[in-house]
Amino acid sequence: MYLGQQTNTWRPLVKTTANLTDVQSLKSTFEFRTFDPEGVLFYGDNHSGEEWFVLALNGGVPEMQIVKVDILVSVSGGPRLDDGLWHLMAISTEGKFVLLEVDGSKALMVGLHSQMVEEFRPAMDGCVRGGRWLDLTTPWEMEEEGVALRPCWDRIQRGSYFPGSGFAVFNTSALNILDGEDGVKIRVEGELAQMDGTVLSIRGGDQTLILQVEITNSTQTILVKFGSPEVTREYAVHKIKALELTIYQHSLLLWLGDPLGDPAVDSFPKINQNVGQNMLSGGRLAIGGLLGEGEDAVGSNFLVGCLEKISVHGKQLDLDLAAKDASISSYSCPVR
Ligand SMILES: [Ca+2]
Repeated sequence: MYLGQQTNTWRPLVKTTANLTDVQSLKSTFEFRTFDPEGVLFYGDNHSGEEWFVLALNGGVPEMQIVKVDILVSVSGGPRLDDGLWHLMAISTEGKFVLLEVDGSKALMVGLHSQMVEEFRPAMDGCVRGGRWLDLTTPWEMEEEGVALRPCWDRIQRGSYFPGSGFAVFNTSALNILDGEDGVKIRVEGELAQMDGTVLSIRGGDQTLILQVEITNSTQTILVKFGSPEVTREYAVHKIKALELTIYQHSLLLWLGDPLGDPAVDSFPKINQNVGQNMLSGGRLAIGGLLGEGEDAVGSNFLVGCLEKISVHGKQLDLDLAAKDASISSYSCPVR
């Protein structure tokens, strides 16, 4: 069961209900696999929703929170689980405590005298298999009707996977970019020669297209369009594994990384427009597609491929924080 496909992150993907007086064993076990350091694995509540339990990852380590009669407690700790390997998880109750075991060892325990609640963001790019939930036999049902569960890939690697049916959009104001002399540095890594479609695009607050980076697989070329009036340059994508773009107020510096040869650096001519400012005042950055004009952010020319790393100023972008199409996997790519 793949967990990363919800369209509304505050609603569960699948759910089941049970009459707790019928439950024989207060123990649930399942296997779990992810590269995503933050998100919810499992949530349960009573009928009224006044008492609930949540198991999440925060900073890669498990975190449990319980709420009972106005008391909210949270504990986190144990091993990091965001390593892309399958882990056997077991949740059970032991007296007044809830116990979490990971791969057969005690990892975490929560009771009503534990410390305060921590905040986390629920989107989780992970997989669950082989679950036994409180000995329940009631089938799981999709929270959203008409949506099919996406299967998990057999083998995964770190990265963000774009299957060609959507993109991820950030408001530049959410990226904590400071507009300084050093410019805004965006870096992507991956097997660029195997990709097809728009890697990224940027529109300014005035809706003009500032930047588009597009790969055409059939011709093995990478096209970079910058500014308005547009300056277009084309490069061979063969052997390129990393691409770095530094956007200055009036110009663009491009760096193409080839691990076997010398990296190529290309400087675009200075333009009159202040693109740096335009980008940071109400602009949007799209990963995996071309941003359309207007506020509705309709995209096109979607990317097919695995971006192993996407960073802004050296900080990895968390696609779970973007307005993202449900087809994109934020933290995992299939290995074929
Ligand atoms: Ca996440």
